[in-house]
Amino acid sequence: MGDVHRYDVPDTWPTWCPGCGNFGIWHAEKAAFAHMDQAPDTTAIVAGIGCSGNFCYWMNTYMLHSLHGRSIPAAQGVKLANDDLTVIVHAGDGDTYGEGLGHLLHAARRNVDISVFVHDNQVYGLTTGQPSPTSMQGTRWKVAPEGVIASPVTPLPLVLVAGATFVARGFSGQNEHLSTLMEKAIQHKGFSVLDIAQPCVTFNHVNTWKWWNEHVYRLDETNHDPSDYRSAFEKAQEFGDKIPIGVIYETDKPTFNEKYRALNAQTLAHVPIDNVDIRSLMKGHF
Ligand SMILES: Cc1ncc(C[n+]2csc(CCOP(=O)(O)OP(=O)(O)O)c2C)c(N)n1
Ligand code: SF4
Repeated sequence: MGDVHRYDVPDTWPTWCPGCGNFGIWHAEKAAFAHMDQAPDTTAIVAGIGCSGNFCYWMNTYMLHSLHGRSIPAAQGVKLANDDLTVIVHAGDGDTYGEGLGHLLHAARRNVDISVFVHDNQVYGLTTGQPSPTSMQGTRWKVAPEGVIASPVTPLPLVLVAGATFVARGFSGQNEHLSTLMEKAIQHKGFSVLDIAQPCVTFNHVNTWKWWNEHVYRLDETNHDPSDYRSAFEKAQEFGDKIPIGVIYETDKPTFNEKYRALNAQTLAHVPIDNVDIRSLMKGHF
């Protein structure tokens, strides 16, 4: 056991609504870090814009609050620049599966060694309750009074096909289990996606705590084998009366940094800059 680390920020408390599922995610991540004895200065949280993105202000790690839909490219940049850091994205379902969907799929096929934790509350929380890509078909919202027409994005089969090497779902209401999944995702070498069922008590009155509690079941209590791609694909699609939580798929493949020769030798953070002449680099730009 090394130093005693502090994972939250002293004298601050999140501004999420009382009862919000984001609290469970916050507690689970602090517990995961404590269990791994992970020093806060070895971790960078890259957040999107949303209630979920504010997460980065209440964690005592390095952080970058990026743009809506753009947290994944920013996180890839951090990892490519400094391979020593554990890089974790925290963003909403609107952010990751809407504007950011292209980035998610392309990061998956590169197998960049970052973890993406999606706070999936099936609604745009911060902008006060519009339907998101994962809102269920037929659900009624103030801007969709006759019900959502489009079928929802099913993110887990998509990332599986795109090449993600770790795919899982957790539930903010099963805190210890979620914390274990976070640890596994962080320790996984390669691109990991953890979709987290996170009730939004203020705007989503369909997928409530009760609703989730009635629907989830644990994969580790079944004979599911996460190394079996076919069975993982089946589990990734399951979203109805029963919704699986746990590790859906895990495999081992070389990461982007390992395959890219220059990055494998040395990432930017380790390149000495003493003799770099900035003026010559900027020549022609002014
Ligand atoms: C480029 C860009 N597009 C749209 C917005 C407006 N916007 C801010 S947060 C948000 C939705 C947030 O929903 P989600 O990503 O699901 O996160 P939540 O608030 O539910 O955690 C939107 C559309 C923005 N700030 N920037
Ligand atoms: S609006 Fe919803 S997601 Fe945002 S803090 Fe409140 S309960 Fe949480």
